[in-house]
Amino acid sequence: MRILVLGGDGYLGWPSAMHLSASGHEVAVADNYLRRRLCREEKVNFLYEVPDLNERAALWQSVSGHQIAVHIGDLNRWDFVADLFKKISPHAVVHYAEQPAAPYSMLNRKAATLTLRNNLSVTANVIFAVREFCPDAHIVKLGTMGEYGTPDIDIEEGWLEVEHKGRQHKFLYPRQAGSLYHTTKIMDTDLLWFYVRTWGLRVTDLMQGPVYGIFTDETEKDERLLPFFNYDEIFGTVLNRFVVQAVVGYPLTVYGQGGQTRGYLNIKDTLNCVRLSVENPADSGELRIFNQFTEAFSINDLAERVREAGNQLKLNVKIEHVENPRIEAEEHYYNPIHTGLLDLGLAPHYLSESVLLEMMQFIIKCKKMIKKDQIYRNVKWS
Ligand code: USQ
Repeated sequence: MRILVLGGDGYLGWPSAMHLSASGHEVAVADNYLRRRLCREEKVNFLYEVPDLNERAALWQSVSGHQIAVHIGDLNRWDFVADLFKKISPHAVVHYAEQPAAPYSMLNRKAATLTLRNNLSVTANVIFAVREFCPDAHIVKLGTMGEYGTPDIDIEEGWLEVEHKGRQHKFLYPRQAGSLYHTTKIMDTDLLWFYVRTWGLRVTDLMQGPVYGIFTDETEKDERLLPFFNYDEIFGTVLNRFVVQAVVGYPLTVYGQGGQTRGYLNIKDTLNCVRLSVENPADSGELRIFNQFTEAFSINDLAERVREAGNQLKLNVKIEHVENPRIEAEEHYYNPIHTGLLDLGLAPHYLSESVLLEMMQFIIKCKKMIKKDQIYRNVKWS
């Protein structure tokens, strides 16, 4: 299949592009390096240097023999989007091209409006481009488990059958996000659902939980193919942060009581979920929703697992309950259904001690690059 990966420079975009390419698909990536720019502006560093997309694509070709076409440009700009879709005429579009950090979206008005404008306008451009240039293409959109929030009932896979005054109807599962970033993902889903109903688009919306990990099958060929890796408070996800904190001797920053429970997945499973979705497209006129995670943990569970793994390496890991900068439930019910991707054939990579040890051993080699002052900045939701 011809696959266009939007946001192909990102933590998940680049590994997804390599994985789809290694699976025999013809892959093109587009990106405007927004994430790199925002990291520079917020003065946060990646754990290690990462080559630009053209360099990565050349490297990938030299180790795999497969080509990934690179298009640098801003997907907010219709002329760039129109040229891209006309040129490639993709069978599937994987849409990662969003500002992905909840804390960034809560920093200030400028960051909030950038998140709103970028995320919604890119999604709208993708919809219009598919309609105009490749109406049969399948849009695989990265959503987030955070769209659902933490309701006191089971979370279904996207939809809820409601019985009201003796009648029944199926609706999108109620959504109530915990940050502006997560709210833009709800708005994306609403936009997609509107155009699925109106124009008969085919769409898969992947409600993904926080991802952890560095290595994928494709990065084994050369370390310079690794995705960029954030451990700072704004762009780093919690387990990646904890592993770095363990290595550098910074007490693990459990926010508040630590009972916050989320559905997590290994980066390798993200790639498999996206590939399985692309290779088994939604029907025309269907908004298919999968809950994309493999195991649920509380923050306390994660911290404990990292402490145990760290102790194997004599790291003397400490855990600290710090003030929670976010407004979120710290003890709550959490039972989301997640069978759709397993039914498509997902074989999960669960969080084991060996996964944590492999990450720690690699991060130990980068220890000199870790800047402790980027770990906790207390970006308050209030
Ligand atoms: N947390 C801590 N200590 C930390 C960092 C985070 O206790 O040092 C807690 C947070 O309070 C939260 C949980 O860990 O309860 C998850 O936080 P996170 O920063 O790992 O994840 P989040 O901000 O929710 O966002 C991340 C990705 C986002 C994706 C989302 C999936 O950045 O792109 O959509 O995970 S989900 O969380 O399921 O909505």
